[in-house]
Amino acid sequence: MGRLRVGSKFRVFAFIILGCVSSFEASCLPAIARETRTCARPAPGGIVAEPHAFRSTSGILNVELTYLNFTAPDGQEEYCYRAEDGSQAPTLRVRPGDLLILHLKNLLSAPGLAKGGSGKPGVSPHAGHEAAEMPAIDAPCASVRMTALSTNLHFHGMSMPPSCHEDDVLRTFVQPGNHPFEYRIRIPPDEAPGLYWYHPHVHGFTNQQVLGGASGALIVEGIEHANSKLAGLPERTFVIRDQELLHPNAQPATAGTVPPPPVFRDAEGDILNTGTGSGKPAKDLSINFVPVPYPDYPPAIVAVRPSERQLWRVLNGSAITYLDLQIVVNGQPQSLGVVSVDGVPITENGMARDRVLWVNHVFLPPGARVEWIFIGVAAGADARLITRSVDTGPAGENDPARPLASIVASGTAAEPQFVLDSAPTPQPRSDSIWLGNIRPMHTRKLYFSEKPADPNDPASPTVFMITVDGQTPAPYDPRRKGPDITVRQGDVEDWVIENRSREMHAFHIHQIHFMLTEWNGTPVDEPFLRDTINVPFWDGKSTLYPRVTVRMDFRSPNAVGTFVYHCHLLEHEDGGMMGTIRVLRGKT
Ligand SMILES: [Cu+2]
Repeated sequence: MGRLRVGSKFRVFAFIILGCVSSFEASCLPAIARETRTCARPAPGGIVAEPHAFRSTSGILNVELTYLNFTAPDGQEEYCYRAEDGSQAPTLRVRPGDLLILHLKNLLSAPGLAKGGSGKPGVSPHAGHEAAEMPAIDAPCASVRMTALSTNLHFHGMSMPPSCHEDDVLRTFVQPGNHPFEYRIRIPPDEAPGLYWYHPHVHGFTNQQVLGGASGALIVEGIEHANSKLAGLPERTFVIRDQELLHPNAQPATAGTVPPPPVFRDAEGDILNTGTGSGKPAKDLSINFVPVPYPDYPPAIVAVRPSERQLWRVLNGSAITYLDLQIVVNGQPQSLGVVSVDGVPITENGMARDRVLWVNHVFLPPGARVEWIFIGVAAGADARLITRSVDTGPAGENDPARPLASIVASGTAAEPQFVLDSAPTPQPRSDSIWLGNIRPMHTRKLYFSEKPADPNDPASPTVFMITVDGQTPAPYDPRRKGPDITVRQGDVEDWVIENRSREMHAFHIHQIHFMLTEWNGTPVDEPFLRDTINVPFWDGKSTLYPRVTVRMDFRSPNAVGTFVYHCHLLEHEDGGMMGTIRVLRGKT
């Protein structure tokens, strides 16, 4: 079956190439290729279109997604969620209490993967035992089959039970040949209104799929009821993804005027951080799939009406790339009115209704989201959405400053499809005690660390680990019985998370949110929740490792069950930087 598919795809490519050679038109190949691609993607410099959205009606959202991959002519290994109407990676729009029914059909095929694809297929430390232990066919709810063709969905940030058909990634694996797999999820009535997202989560293979574009936004509507300053604002959704370099052999555009920093690679083949804020990036970025490729970074176009205020919902859906977002207007940073972080309005359960935090840049680790009031730009303004450089540490990936989009104001710009309620009724104040006002009943320490697989060969693949202090460091092993951590529903704990490596890591836990309380031992007053947080890199000599302290909230009944915490740099997660936690049912 796999060979037949390889053959048929090769014939398609041969036809495309031959047809274009005979036409002698430079634009021929991309034009035809786009039509025949399974996962059609826009060209660089294009207008940033809103992702197509499906919105619930009468309390139900019913969506069918087909999951496909494709090796593009430019070598990119692309993955896409395609809806019945042909739209890709649609935004799912629901309201608290709605029923989300999602059928996922896995149509992944082997060609690109068989020849290596774009990722690191060998990163799964468990590849060896799988072939011997895997049954030919297994049930999606009790599967041990984790291969490059397996998939599932994680609903990042949502407070959903870690159960099959809901938000489990430990035993739920959908294979090609399985019937469409049904996710049947009741959105919690108290789910915070904001931006969440969905992506695959098969240990060992998540990086390749997400890097190929497998992600989409999930919006819980109603944020204007938590913050009346948003009343009537048009809204935009921006999904920023990373991907392999479109022009990996190009020299930096600054070559000739400024000597480009040398390119070094880590054991995984990624371009190492230069510490200069410039040079060749480890990955390209895209915004709603419009690529902004190295070395010229032709910005995408975000079209807006002049001076129109909007709500911008921004997701860092990158596999490994950090963002530090800023809007620069006529050379000056513009104020961004942050109203929500990681899907949760920054209102402290309604105690600080209508709060807006005005900042001039937003740091977003992979997986994190932010929603901000965009105050608009005048017609003719020179306005750009950029990401500033991020110093990821000497062992991190290079992440230089670069533009993402030009913001072009024009009276003819299309109005956004979705506009927030202009007269929202205020959301009732939550009965739940604000997490910052709860005394933790337990403190525990975890730490990120890395080592070469062969201690005598620094160039051997990196083993990535997250370890509960006191336990033996080891990469995540799906064969291991029992969780790394056990807590009881209702508990609130403080976790100190250390970084003992020379690169940044982004701590993420499924099912729950947490609150940052200390940064390197210094108390911080951060009046909002997160589900993903950066942990700074170690300088290699300090006697204390960099660390964050986060207050973990296990009060929700939806957290009962076994789920995972991990680094959201997905190459690291695939390489073993993941652990499991079991939340026992609370005492009644
Ligand atoms: Cu990491």
